[in-house]
Amino acid sequence: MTLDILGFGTKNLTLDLQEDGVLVMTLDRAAKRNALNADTIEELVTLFSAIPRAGVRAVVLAANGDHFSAGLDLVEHHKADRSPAEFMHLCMRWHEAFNKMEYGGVPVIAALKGAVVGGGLELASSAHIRVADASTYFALPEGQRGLFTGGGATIRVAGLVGKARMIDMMLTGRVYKGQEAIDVGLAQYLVEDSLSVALGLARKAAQNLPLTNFAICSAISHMGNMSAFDASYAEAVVAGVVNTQPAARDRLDAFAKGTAARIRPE
Ligand code: 1HE
Repeated sequence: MTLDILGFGTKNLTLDLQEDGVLVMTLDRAAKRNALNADTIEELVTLFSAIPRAGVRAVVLAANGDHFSAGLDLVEHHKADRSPAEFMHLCMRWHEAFNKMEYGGVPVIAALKGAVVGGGLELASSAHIRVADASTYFALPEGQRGLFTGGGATIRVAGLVGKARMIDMMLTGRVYKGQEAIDVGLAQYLVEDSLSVALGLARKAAQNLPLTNFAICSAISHMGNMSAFDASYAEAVVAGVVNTQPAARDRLDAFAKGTAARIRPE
């Protein structure tokens, strides 16, 4: 089934499926700083709809060129002169893509660099892990452009950094980078080479059982939308399914026999 994914014939994203089930998906509009046009969003919808059923164990979301993504394709938006309803429907396609990423159950690790701005930050914040390098910077320039976020920043960026910081970013154009970006929660790793570290993390995650990763990369987000009362119920149900999966027996057996790795600080 994975071959079906590689055969989708994407124009704005390149795909490289590696032996360990890690799919490297690379934004490929470097000449336009990986601005997200409507076609790119459709490609993301198609891919992230298929990935959970295609045997992909983890995704690395990377970018060609110096910048991860400059956000909404402002030139396309300007030329299209969209009506409110048209832009609303476009935003709903962004949500379709990004919800599929966040709730699809397959780990997505974003390898960041350069600009991660506007819709580019909305895309990155839909990944489960964000890895930044020294060149990476985060901003929400919508305020300056006469725009508003439409790809989920009010939910996901506010969720990462808190409402007050997000409002500051939008009102003043504040840019976060380096350790400060990590400290406020925009990324979890600050490294020299974000792509190779993201690949290493994806390979590590790919070694977990798929059903366990499904729960981690779907249930936690769903439960965040529930009351604590309902979330605790849902957690018990998910744990009932995941923690009794036959595939986990070998791992439990190894622990019981003392042959499984123990958890120690490095
Ligand atoms: C673009 C875009 C774009 C570059 N849409 N074409 N996003 C922004 O406000 C970010 C806008 N972009 C920038 O601030 C800069 O381009 C960068 C800092 C990212 C990179 O600067 P630089 O000097 O390397 O590149 P450049 O010369 O500005 O751009 C190179 C080309 O990319 C140029 O095209 P060309 O045909 O003239 O060569 C640019 O037009 C093109 N390009 N960024 C379209 N964003 C669901 S709502 C989400 C709301 C938002 O995301 S608001 C967008 C915020």
